[in-house]
Amino acid sequence: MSFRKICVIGLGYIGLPTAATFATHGLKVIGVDINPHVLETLRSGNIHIHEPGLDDVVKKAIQSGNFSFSSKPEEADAFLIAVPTPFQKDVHGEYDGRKYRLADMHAVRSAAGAIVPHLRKGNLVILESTSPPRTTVDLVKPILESSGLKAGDDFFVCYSPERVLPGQILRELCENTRVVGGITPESAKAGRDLYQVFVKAEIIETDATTAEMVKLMENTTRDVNIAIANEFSRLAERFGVDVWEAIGLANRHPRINILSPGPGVGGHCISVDPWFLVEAAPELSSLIYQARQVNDAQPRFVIEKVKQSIGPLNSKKIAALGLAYKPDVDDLRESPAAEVVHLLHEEGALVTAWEPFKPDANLRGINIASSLDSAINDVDALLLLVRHTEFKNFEPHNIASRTKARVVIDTVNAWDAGEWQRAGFQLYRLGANQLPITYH
Ligand code: SAJ
Repeated sequence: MSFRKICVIGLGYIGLPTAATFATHGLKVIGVDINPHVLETLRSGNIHIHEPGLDDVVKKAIQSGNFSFSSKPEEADAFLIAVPTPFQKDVHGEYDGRKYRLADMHAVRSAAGAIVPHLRKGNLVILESTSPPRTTVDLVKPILESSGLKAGDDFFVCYSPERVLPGQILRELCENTRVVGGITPESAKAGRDLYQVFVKAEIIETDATTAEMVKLMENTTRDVNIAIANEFSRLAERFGVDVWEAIGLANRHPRINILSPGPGVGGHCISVDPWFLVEAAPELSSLIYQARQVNDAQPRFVIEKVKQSIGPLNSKKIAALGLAYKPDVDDLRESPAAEVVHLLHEEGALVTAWEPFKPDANLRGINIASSLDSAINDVDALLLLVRHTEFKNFEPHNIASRTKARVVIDTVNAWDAGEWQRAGFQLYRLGANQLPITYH
């Protein structure tokens, strides 16, 4: 099957790079988003998210004449849905005394609904948004069939998970193996034909529900593996062991690869997706649930660490370095660093946060610094929450001349205790403790 024109619905971290990449590979692409600010920004030649290289690709796509923007889908050969699937903020499910999160599928529902009036025989619709198992067949397919056309006979439907790593999106989009799950083998084949436009790696055809499960298993595995690393860091502190040294040594085993502990797991993927499996079958997913509990409790663990380092928090001035959910990105969604900052504030600390990738960040009740110096100048302690390259490269003597603080707390193992000590600081590291403490 060949494609001339496609609609990409949802111009976020996945939809925008995907749409722009299709356009630079010769397809006519209509980028659809319901947010007028996003459309305005793109039409003015700018982009609304930070992703290395993305602004250039979007500019090229627009200049080629292949990429335009709209608030609604229109007739096309294929429709790609890449809208957010967060969890619901205020509603929980409950099983056996365990409260679990519920997926908010309203954006997928309304994107599928918006395609209906434009759906024609021979079209292809692909869902890319991470979704609970069976979403493609049980939710998306019936909505599309309200057009009067029959999925599988009159048009093709696929689920194909995006698996790109924020910070590496443009490269991984083309180089990662692509899994395309069809509701029929012909649908999967049509999906392969579309992705072949830019994917250089292998494209593997399967059924739609398997493709959904693949995505959920990948991110859940990572969450569970980070949870065990976080639990190891708690145990190491209890026993007076440096968890970073212990992990480094354990990872010398040929079949062991322990991930890194830290202030918690954030972002719109790994801290969210495991809930889709728990929601779908809570009675079968106690380990996944428990890993989520461990990772969600990690910011509280950081607070205990800070107290252990500088005593009661009330009126202590703390510079929090980093708010993003992980290094070298500007994304604050579900960020554990932001959660730590809120908890410090609740406990009476006077926190100033500095996020070099988002100096205009807005966190309710939190003082956001406009520069590193204004954040660290007059504080009692520096608290490192994100392993941004720029922070990692701090030169302790240089920092010593710019701050009154003589205590630094490193939650991400970015700094060398000896170097900071030589510059006059006392350095505390999460997962490496001098004093035994009790966590709850
Ligand atoms: N983290 C740790 N310790 C680690 C690794 C990560 O605490 O050893 C934390 C990070 O700081 C961050 C969170 O976990 O808060 C998630 O970061 P990440 O880099 O592991 O993953 P994401 O969310 O940026 O991207 C993931 C990727 N999935 C996998 O690696 C299995 C990516 O390939 C997916 O496309 C993406 O989720 C997605 O969109 O689902």
